[in-house]
Amino acid sequence: MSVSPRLLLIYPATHTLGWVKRFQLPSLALNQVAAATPREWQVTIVDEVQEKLSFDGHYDLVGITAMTHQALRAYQIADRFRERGIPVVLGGIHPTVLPDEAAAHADAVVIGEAEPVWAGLLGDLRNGKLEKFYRSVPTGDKLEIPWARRELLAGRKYLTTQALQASRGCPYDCPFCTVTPHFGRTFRYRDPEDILAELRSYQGKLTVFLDDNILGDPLKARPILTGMVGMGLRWGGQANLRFAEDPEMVRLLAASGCIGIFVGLESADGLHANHPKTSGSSAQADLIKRIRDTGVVVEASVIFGFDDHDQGIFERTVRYLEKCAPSLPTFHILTPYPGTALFDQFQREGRMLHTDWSRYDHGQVVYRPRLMSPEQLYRGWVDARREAYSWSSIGSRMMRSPGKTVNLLYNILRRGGIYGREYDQAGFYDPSAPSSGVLQ
Ligand code: B12
Ligand code: SF4
Repeated sequence: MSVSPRLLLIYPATHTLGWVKRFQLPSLALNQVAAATPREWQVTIVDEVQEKLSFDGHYDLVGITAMTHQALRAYQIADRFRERGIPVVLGGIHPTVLPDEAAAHADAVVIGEAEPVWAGLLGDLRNGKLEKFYRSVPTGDKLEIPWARRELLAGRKYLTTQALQASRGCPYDCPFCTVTPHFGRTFRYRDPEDILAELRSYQGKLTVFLDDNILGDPLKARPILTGMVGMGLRWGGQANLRFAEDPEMVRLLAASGCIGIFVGLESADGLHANHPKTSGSSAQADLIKRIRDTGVVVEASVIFGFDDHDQGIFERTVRYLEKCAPSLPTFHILTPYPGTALFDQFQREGRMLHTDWSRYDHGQVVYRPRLMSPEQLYRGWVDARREAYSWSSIGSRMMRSPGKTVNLLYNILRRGGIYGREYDQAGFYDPSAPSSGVLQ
């Protein structure tokens, strides 16, 4: 190994994106791995969404990240580098929940967060003692991580490179979500002063918090938001809607420069919560209105396909969303990810259709729903999206947020994505039909 060893970090892509790639974010996962890498290493990040990956370069180590839908592509890439004798480390959500599967394609697998184990792994590599698994187990309620190395992304065309996390984990444990299996039952925040110092180092305004639930602990979120007031940032993030039960928190959110917040909604008829319940004190519609009235865009997501969802769920949800009027409704097909309680349950019940991970992306049906067929679930999802983004639905949402040009723009962009997509591939719901595949 050379004096200045070389590390290549890769974000795999499953399909090519056209002009939309200009609106993508860089991988914070890889950027945090880079930040945890001792400075004698030369680090290169390749994001397949943005650029073509070359398999020819000379590297001492390749690190690849993978969410579930990226896993097969990650394994292809790993196999090719390993054929050349270059050691590969796999990490991220999917290798964390299925480390043995990932280990078949890697010299080492990082289970959990990189920061606590990464320098040790690199040391072992240099000493010829690389182990197969490196596991980090989060504890306590404090998160101490280095600032992301944004300079490695200089010159790249992303929506913004100002992406960070204030916290990791979530206080809830929804049965369909990978977050708690990934982080364990911990919810840790960084020191507010460290976050604010990182934010002050930013030159642009547009900033994205990639927390699972940045407002999940209002007591810890409050000093961060308070410190952001007056910084001139325009930021977005995601949270559970419960925070909006406190009107003061909503005012603070807007004052801190938040321009958009992504929230998960309980399903239309309230029969099956797909997110922790907001308390009975205020209906979701009131909470959404409370946020929207401050000018913050509310993107609200619903999931179709729970066991109590019949074919009427699509129509009921669209009507319900007309009442709630989030700025941007988002629809997902329930996807039981490996590692979740839901996956284990459906597996036990013999309801998983296949484990072609490239199809595990919330836009395809990979299990047998209880009260409808996979095709009915798929088509109901398609129709609900189309209806919610018809011109009349967009118009009616706009009437409730007059003067919000940015909101209209988001709606038009989303409509373009929905109406411009190819829907008639049986592979989206039929396991015997060919899958949309992975990049070669
Ligand atoms: C930001 C984000 C995105 C961004 C990703 C942008 C980007 N370039 O990375 C966007 C918006 C594109 C996105 C899209 C999707 N996402 Co997303 N996303 C997230 C989110 C909120 C944060 C991820 C993140 O950056 N975290 C910050 C980093 C620092 O943490 P980390 O990823 O855990 O990385 C650490 C460790 O895992 C490890 N690690 C990670 N990679 C590697 C690599 C190596 C080599 C090593 C050593 C270690 C290592 O070290 C890191 C530092 O400690 C997560 C929620 C979450 N908690 O992860 C969901 C999440 C990852 N997304 C999820 C999903 C489902 C999706 C979508 C499929 C949803 C959809 N259909 O819209 C799409 C996929 C679209 C596509 N085709 O690409 C799921 C993944 C479930 C799963 N099992 O795969 C999550 C967990 C959300 C959830 N609650 O379910 N997402
Ligand atoms: S509240 Fe959201 S992030 Fe937290 S466990 Fe539930 S789905 Fe996952």
